[in-house]
Amino acid sequence: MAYNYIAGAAADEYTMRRNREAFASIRLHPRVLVDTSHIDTQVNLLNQSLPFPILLAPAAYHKLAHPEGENATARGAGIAQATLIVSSYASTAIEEIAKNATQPLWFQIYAHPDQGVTRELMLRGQAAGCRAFCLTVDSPVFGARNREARDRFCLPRGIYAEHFRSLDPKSAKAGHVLSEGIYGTMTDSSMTWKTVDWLRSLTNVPILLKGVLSPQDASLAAERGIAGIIVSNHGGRNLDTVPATIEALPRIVQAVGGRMVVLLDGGIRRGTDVLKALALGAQAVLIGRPYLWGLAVGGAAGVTEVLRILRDEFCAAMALCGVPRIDGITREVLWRD
Ligand code: LAC
Repeated sequence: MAYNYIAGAAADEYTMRRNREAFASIRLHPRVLVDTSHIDTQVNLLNQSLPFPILLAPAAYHKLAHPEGENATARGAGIAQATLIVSSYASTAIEEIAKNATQPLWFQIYAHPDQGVTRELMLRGQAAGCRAFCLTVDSPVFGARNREARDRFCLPRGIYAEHFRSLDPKSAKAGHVLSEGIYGTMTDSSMTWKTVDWLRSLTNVPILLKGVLSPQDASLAAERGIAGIIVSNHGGRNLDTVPATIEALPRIVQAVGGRMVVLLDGGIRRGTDVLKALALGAQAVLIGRPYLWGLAVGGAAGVTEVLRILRDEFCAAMALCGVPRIDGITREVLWRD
C-alpha cells in the first residue's frame, strides 16, 4: 500500500510515464576537447546559494518510506547540502524537521478550505525558518487515484499528517481511506488568484506557485510579481494525459521572459535530465520519488546517496557536453536535426 501510494499516479498513469519518455526522447550534443577539469554547479535562487541545482520536492508522509520519516530526509539532504521542501502533509511537524535540518528548508502549502488553518500553517513554517513557500495550485480537486482506491490507501497506525492533528484533526486521522473523502477536505477548491494575493499579504517570505503547466498561467503569475513557479504535473498524480513537464517548459520560459524563477519537477531520474531541464530554461529541478526510494532503502544515508549519484551524473553530463559552468548551459547542449 505504501509502495503504491508513492509509485502510483492518477488514472492510467500516462502522464507519469510521459515525464520519463519525454526526457529520454531529447538527445544531447556532446563536445570534445573542452577543459572540464573544474565543474562548477553552483546556482543562486531567491537569494540562496545552492551548490547544485537539485531540490527535494514536497512529498507527503515520509514515514511511509522509513520510520524516521522527514527527520531522516532532512539529515540526508543536509549532508548533501540540498534544500528540502517540506510537505504540509508531512508525517513529522515542521518544528521537529527544522531541528534535524542543516540546510534551509522550504515549505509546501495547500490552501486549506479554512483560511485560518492555512494562515496558521504558513506562520508555523515562517517561525520554523522556512525560506520559501510553495503553494500547490494544481489540486483544487484531486484526480482519479485508482491505485490508491484499489488499495483502500490509508495512514497506518502511528503515522499522522502531523500539522493537521491540531489544525484539522479529520485530515490527520489514521485509518481514514484517503481516496474516499480526505482529499476533498484538504484543499480549497474555490481558490483563485485572489487567494494567492491574500497569502502574499500574510508574509514577506517568497511564494512560488507549484503545478503550473500553461504558459498563460505562467504569464499571469509573472504579471502579478510572483517570486516563481514550479512547472509540475504533480508527478502525474492529478490530471492524467497532461503533457510531460519538460514538454511544457520551453513555452513557459518564453512566456515568463526572465521575470521570475522557473523550476521544474517530474521525471528527473538521471543527471542528463537535470542538464536538459536547465538547457530548456529551468533554473533548478526538484526530485520526488527518487529520494523516497533512497529513504526507504537507507534512511538519511539513502537520501544523501541518491543526491550524490544525481549530482555526479549531472557533473559528468556537463563535462561531456563541454559546459563546465551552469551559465554555459544553453540549448546548444541539445541535439538538433
Ligand atoms: C499527493 C498529495 C498529498 O500527491 O500531494 O499524494
